[in-house]
Amino acid sequence: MKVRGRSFSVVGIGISGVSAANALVRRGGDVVISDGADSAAIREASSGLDSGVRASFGKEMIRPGDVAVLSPGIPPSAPVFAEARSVASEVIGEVELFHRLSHGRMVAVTGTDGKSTVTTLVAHLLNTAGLRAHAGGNLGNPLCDLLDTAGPQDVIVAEVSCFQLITTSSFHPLVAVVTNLAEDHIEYHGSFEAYVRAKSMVAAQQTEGDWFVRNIDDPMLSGWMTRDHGLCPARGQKVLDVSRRGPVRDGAWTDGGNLYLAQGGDNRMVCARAGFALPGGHNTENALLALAACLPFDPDPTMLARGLASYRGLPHRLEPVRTLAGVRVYNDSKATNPHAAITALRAFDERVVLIAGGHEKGLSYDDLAVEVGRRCRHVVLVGESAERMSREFPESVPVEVVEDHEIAVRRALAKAAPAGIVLFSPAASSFDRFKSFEERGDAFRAIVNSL
Ligand code: UMA
Repeated sequence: MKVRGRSFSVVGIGISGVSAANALVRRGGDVVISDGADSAAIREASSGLDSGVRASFGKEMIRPGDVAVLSPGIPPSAPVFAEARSVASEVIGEVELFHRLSHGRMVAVTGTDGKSTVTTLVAHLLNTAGLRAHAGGNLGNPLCDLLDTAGPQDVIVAEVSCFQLITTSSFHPLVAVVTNLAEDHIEYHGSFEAYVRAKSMVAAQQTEGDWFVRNIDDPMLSGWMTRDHGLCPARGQKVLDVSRRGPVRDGAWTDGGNLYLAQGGDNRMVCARAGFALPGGHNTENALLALAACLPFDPDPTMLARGLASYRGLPHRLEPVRTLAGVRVYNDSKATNPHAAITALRAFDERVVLIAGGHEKGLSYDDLAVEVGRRCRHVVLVGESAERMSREFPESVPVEVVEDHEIAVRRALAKAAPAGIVLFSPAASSFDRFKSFEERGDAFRAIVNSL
């Protein structure tokens, strides 16, 4: 993409806007960046801008005729989206910009759940297999930051959200992965159909020579890449299937005990499921998706097994913290709603001692209560939502409310002894006592490690 001598209006002074603006100005573009809000945090974010970028606060600004680069947090219904469409020469986002400015190979991972785990696992597996891979995108480090650090032979493994995909047009990853599809972000897209359409854009420009990893256990995705599929028809890509239910011809699968790669119907065992530390069926699926996404790079399966064995997962997502006097302790502070805590509870085959509670968001606990009844042997509650949870959780499971997280950890360890599981999965956000789920998870880990 030619940048020198052209003009760009970047909207949103967040991390992706700052990264896009800097990439453009460093390549000779004339760049303004603006934000609809004006706060100390936004002023602080603007301090990361190169000196050649002009910033304006308190109102979005798009110069007529410019290429508009919109941040992912701007929904299609926002007035600035319509304005960009009417006055800009073109509307793109930071992911599209990265694609146009980079020349390396890319694996793009989208879907409803598991994106970050699959993204970081693919990068970890490729690095273990001797390639140079970098993970980024919706994960938290903008792709444009990688423009100056990744070499032309390196592989970029990008987590791409539906917010980022709606501003793509020529984005074209070598390997596209859609993990699974379920209702999410309807308030942003307006409908489930629009959400799914956004996800399908990850493969919209793929063609012969590209690869698509298809989760055939997902009822919607199993129909993608067929010739007459309305939303996501085959465009000549090679399709790699993934299944937890049995063999596939090309891709990755499991029989429950072992993980296999398949090529043209020939199967090769990679490792036992037990060789991958992350618990739960959803993490088996994540491992298979990641293995399939590595296949186009022709890695040595023994290196993949080594990579699976050494992957420790992401902090605060079912993160194994420590085994203390025979009790295994997991930090799942990222579970900021009941749905995420249900997924965590389902990851274990045995009943756990659950520590939950946090900022009260007014969400229903009905489904969580059912899962607590099925999968917990004891519950310790802490924080703003503790009292309501204790009233709504089933009487069949002992529940206690305690004052703080340290007491909660001690009580839970005592109840899980001598060989049980303590799961910290709050089912509520952290803002009653912490700045973020990260700070809450760090505090939990510190307590466990201090004992
Ligand atoms: N803004 C406007 N006008 C608007 C809306 C927003 O000016 O109409 C401004 C806001 O005032 C704010 C700025 O835009 O100052 C923020 O932009 P942003 O929300 O797009 O945030 P970034 O800091 O650029 O972070 C984005 C992603 N944010 C979102 O998608 C909301 C980050 O994903 C991503 O890590 C980052 O780029 C790097 O790629 C976050 C996220 O919540 C973690 N993603 C969603 C999710 O995972 O569910 C999709």
